[in-house]
Amino acid sequence: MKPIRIIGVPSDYGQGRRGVDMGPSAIRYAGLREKLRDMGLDVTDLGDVPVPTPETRHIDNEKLKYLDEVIAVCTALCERVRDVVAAGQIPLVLGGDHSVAIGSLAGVAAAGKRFGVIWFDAHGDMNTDETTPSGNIHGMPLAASLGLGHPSLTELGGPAPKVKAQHVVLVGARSVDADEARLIRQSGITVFTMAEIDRLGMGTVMEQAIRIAGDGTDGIHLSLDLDALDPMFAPGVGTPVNGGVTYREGHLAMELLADSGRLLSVDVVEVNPILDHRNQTGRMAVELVESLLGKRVM
Ligand code: Z70
Ligand code: MN
Ligand code: MN
Ligand code: MN
Repeated sequence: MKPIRIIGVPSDYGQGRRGVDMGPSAIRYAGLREKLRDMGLDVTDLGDVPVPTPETRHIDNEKLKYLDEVIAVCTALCERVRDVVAAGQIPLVLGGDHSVAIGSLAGVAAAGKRFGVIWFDAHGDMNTDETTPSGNIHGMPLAASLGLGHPSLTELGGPAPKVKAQHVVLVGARSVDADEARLIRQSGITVFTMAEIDRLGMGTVMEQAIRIAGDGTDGIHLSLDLDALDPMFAPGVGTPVNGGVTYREGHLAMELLADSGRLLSVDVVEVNPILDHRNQTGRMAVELVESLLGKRVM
């Protein structure tokens, strides 16, 4: 496994509710660095990207809430991710809400990589400023990375698109807005909803996802929204949605991705310690990352 570089992004500018800004703390507190070092990995925590305090800020645009702040945070993250990837290391980005993925994907692209994306999420994250029901940018990062939406997001850190639809797979979806669903269908990305996971099994879904994201690319970016997991296993998220990925399906998915040897970069996002029970979701995040980076029973 390549060296791992942890980057915290304590931002909740992409989401209305406060709490996900404490996600990096919760995941670190659950022992992330120590557990990865125990596996024999080369791990360094690079600390946090600077994030301005929300109480000093205001909303200018109801369709793109906290746009200036999201741009500032994602631009700083983009530069760090770019440097880590260019050095042949794996950036492990800790959110923060999912808007931070706009910065991580821009950073992987800025390092000159042609990459695929596996987007683990209960949601589509495929809204634009024209389709959004909430104005929350964390509902837009996949669209933005595909070149759909406001130019300040699609062109952040470099030209759009950051990734091609033919190499993008959404896994775990079960809550998608009507206009967003239309955009998803038009975009040409591959979607495995919970219904497909039930029918095919997580093993087959991930085999196909890894092929779609991995074939003809330099590697795979995993964007892991903890709300993909069933709230039974990850209650500490902003928008829990029933009927999610189970504990064992989650680990299997991470193990298959590890076995593929194609992992380039990772986001772990939407952990909200305020809504959690004794950091269960922070610990779940750490466990999944261990499986993703090669931990096995024996
Ligand atoms: C809705 C929106 C959302 C979480 C993404 C929800 C978006 N589609 N929620 N991730 N947790 O507002 O765009
Ligand atoms: Mn402003
Ligand atoms: Mn998401
Ligand atoms: Mn989500």
